[in-house]
Amino acid sequence: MKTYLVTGAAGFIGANYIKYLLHRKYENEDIKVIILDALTYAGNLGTIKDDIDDKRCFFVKGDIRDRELVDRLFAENDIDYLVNFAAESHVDRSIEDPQLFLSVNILGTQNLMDAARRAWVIGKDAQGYPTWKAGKRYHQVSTDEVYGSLGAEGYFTEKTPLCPHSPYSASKTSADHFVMAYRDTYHMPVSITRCSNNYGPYHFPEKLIPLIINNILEGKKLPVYGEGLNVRDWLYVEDHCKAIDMVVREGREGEVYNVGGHNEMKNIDIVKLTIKTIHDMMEADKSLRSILKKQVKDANGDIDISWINNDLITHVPDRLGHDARYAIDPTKIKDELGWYPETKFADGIVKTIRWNLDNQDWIQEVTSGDYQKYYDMMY
Ligand code: NAD
Ligand code: TDX
Repeated sequence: MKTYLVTGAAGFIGANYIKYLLHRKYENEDIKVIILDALTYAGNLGTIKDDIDDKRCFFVKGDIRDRELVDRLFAENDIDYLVNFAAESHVDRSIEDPQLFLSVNILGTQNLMDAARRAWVIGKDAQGYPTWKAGKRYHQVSTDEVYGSLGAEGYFTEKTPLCPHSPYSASKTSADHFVMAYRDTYHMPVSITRCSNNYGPYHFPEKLIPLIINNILEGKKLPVYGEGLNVRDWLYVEDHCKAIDMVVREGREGEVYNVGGHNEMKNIDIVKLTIKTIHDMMEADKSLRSILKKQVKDANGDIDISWINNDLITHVPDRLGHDARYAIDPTKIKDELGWYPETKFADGIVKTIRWNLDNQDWIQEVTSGDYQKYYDMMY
């Protein structure tokens, strides 16, 4: 039996990861999954409602910076894998409140690693380095943003120097440095994955793709920062979860693995493609149109969708320090572990839109309250 402590699993990627563990990959295996999540604005119990009904899964509300709590989780459970998703994750919010990002993303990571150290160290070797219980792993979920920004050519490899620009990426970079410092100083069994932009189910609608989908359904304008020429490398979230699972179980200790989809697109093209895909889906299946907030009848008496076009796009002031281009070279994880991005973007975006159409209750829940204040402040 393997016991996982998964932090931040009421958020977007962490929730998809535990669903992958519990319902797809190890459906009938004897695993135990403990979720630790503070349920910030980005964490939602509704997202993992069915998962925590599973008798192999346990939810604990709490902060990764809480030393006593994390020590208690280690004392009460023989944790094998600590997979840390918990973070403040939105670049725009980090520009508003950098200190929160420093506190959660850096001190939180260090607190988790120290608790693991207290629980997993069993002695000392001849040189004075700690020795560790066998089979343990601390895994840090990191981002391509730690590498900074690329010009028109080239890719981030694991050897690319770290050069973050936003307060968010600076905090994630610092956390990565701490992980590697613990590897070198204490010989701690660690690994890191650095992934490109994810999209898919349960994506919080402050991020580009779910924001665009939600705004179209609400009949609102679609804000594109600057000219929309910045490039991101989009990966379907389940492919990311699969990569993390492979690295945690089979990846070499002390290593970094880049994870990316070789799916680079300009923001403006992502937005246009999302508009066209929603339009085409509603053209093919008229019943989907009832979800639209804007209900005007066309000449045939059907709900009009002619307004779902590129005129919805509005260019708004650019993000400060906006990184121009991210692009991942995933050769290492492909060669060592056989991972590759299975989901083509054309399929992934349809699945994502379909999920948003089918889960309007979830969208309503996460966009009520504070989200509206944030949205009004931003746009
Ligand atoms: P998210 O914002 O959707 O979820 C973050 C989760 O962490 C939430 O459930 C929140 O409640 C929880 N959390 C926040 N602060 C906490 C604290 N102090 N203690 C305990 N829990 C806390 O984020 P996401 O998009 O799912 O990203 C997950 C991880 O993956 C992050 O570390 C992020 O840096 C990294 N990442 C994200 C992407 C992406 O495209 N979203 C890409 C690469 C890497
Ligand atoms: O309204 C918008 N308009 C717009 O043009 C928003 C929200 C974003 N953008 C642009 C900014 C980026 O170039 O779209 C691109 C994607 O923006 P986000 O969805 O905010 O993602 P990004 O800043 O690229 O960061 C994401 O990927 C890396 C995640 O939020 C991070 O957690 C992850 O590490």
